[in-house]
Amino acid sequence: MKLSFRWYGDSDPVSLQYISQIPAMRSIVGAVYDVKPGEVWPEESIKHIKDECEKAGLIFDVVESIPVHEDIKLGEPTRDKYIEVYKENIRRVAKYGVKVVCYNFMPVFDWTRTQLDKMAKDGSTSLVMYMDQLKGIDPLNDDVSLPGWDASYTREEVKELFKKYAVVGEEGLWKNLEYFLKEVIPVAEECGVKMAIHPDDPPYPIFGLPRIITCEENVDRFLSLYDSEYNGLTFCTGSYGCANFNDIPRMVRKYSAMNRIPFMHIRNVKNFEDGSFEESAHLSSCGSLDMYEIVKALVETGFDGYMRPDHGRMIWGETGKPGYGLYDRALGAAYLTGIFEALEKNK
Ligand code: DNO
Repeated sequence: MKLSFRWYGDSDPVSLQYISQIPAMRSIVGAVYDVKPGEVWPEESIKHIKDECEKAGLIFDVVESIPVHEDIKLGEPTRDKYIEVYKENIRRVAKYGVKVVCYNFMPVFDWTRTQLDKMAKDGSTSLVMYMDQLKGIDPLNDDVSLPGWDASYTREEVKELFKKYAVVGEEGLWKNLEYFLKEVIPVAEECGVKMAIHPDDPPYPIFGLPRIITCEENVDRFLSLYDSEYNGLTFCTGSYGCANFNDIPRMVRKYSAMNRIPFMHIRNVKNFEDGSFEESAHLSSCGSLDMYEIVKALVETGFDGYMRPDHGRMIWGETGKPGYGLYDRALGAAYLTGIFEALEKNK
């Protein structure tokens, strides 16, 4: 297992030096943030991340994410132009040592939560999704902006996109994803870069927008669209795991044994009857997922991909990017590497 940590670049309040002080830390998960989806990443920007990481004794070898332009997901006539840009970005990051590229195929919005700073009894805060808060939201008529949403769309643009996706539907989205993979994976293979799709978070349709990377059946379908270890998964335990229909240790075991998980995101969630969930500390007993069983599935299948402790709570008075503080993610890293060590020694 290669331990990694997400870093948001020079403006990230968490410094590379602090990240490097986490025991066993190896790799940085980064991206170029000042370029719009569908544009080519300047080589200087990629090289800058690599150089900064090296100064801190870290390796920049995972990208999260190269965003997929909406026209590709919609299958618009302009998609080929954006797919060419995508291929060029894969070549460019490969040139600077990147081995895994994480991306997602979620229409319009990335992850969805209803609150980013829900305070627990102990004073820590975390991201939550409460179904009763979600019910009150109508993205077509209210001027809402949920956390994580692309704020660059106007309400009119969002309306247009919703209309287009209503026509595309789930099957259309599958077709457009297949088209994308058939173009992009051969380039990834040539460059030695593993493409790793992030699940839809949460893994079900939101506001009627189709979502397809959601459950075991659909992951099977996804992997069979292009049968190559370069067409893989970012297996995010929290995204799949906030839906009770997903058996996380079982899925991890299956896809890791198939060698289709280049990148693990490990975090815990506490699930409620009505589908609501709270992001919890990583420890198994703090949430609904069994971290021991998840890591066991990885160790027993010989997992040698990248793993990052995903989202932490905000603790000890830290402020910063919700989910991406230093302290709780570092606790997660220490806890998870502990489970890995115990299981590996027992093997
Ligand atoms: C949230 C992240 C996602 C993820 C993208 C990958 O914290 O897990 O935003 O980076 O969906 O493309």
